[in-house]
Amino acid sequence: MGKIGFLEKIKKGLARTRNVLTSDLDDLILGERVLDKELFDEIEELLITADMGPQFAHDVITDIQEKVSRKELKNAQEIKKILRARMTEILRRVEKPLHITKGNPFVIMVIGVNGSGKTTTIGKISGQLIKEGHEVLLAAGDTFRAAAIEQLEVWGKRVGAPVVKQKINADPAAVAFDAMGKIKAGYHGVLLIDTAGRLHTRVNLMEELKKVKKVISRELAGAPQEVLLVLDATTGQNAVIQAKMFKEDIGVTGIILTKLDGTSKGGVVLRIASELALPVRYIGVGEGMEDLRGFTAEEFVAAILDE
Ligand SMILES: Nc1nc2c(ncn2[C@@H]2O[C@H](COP(=O)(O)OP(=O)(O)O)[C@@H](O)[C@H]2O)c(=O)[nH]1
Ligand SMILES: [Mg+2]
Repeated sequence: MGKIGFLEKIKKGLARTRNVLTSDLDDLILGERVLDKELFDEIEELLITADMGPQFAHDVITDIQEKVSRKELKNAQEIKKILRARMTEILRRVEKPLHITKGNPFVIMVIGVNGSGKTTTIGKISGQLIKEGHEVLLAAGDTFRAAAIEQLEVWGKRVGAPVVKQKINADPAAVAFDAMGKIKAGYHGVLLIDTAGRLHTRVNLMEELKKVKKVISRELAGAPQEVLLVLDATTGQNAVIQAKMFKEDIGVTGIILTKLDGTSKGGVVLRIASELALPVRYIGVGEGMEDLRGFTAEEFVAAILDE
């Protein structure tokens, strides 16, 4: 899919977020609005409605107020420029696409709650990496459901990547150990390890993931090079709460935000950026192989703010 096609797709998905920030904001700032506290409060509320989070909204308003007091802001229309600049600035900080060099084993552990899009995203990443000439090996670490193992195998067949697996209910750490064995035997491509997202309790899940991670690093120093957290953008604020939890318990090196197609909660990426400071590696805008894209601030801001 070309650049335009992808941008159109994100724009379509983010239409509700964009409406708040274009029409509703325009209604507020058009005409001879006085730059007073009442207006600032209304704008702050609007940013929160777009799911950008209280922190970001507060920062934007502080920025506007400072500019007003320094007499740098002449009319209300300029507020939109400030918003754009601020969004871009914050999102640039998390614009850190994943770079994988060839020739050395690169282990990626993929974590996140059930249904967030882990397995699908692993399939998409694999397809793209293989297209770029990488070797890809998959490990079916979600042994909680038989369907999860089959789903990964379907993707493996589709993209041409072998899958290391065991039976349902097998120890995921044992699956990871098997996969790491391939690396010890000389495999030097990318290894993507799928994991479960739902166990009986949070403690259970986190203990399982920690064990998987421990096995990986025991078998290869410096691995996993990447722990990717997959978050469902449609869950808005919940995604932020999940991110905090996984970051604390497991350690996360990057985020993938899925399902940006068809949500009004796309502003959540700003919350993730300002409250968690974790790199956003990819965004997902659909179920197909091509519907995954490296995250760029410019593209995202255009999708949210441009008509
Ligand atoms: N619309 C949309 N659906 C997605 C996206 N990513 C994943 N899905 C769907 O979300 C559902 C759950 O995905 P899955 O990979 O099984 O999640 P997992 O439980 O975390 O492994 C599936 O129906 C996927 O096709 C996305 O970016 N957009
Ligand atoms: Mg899965």
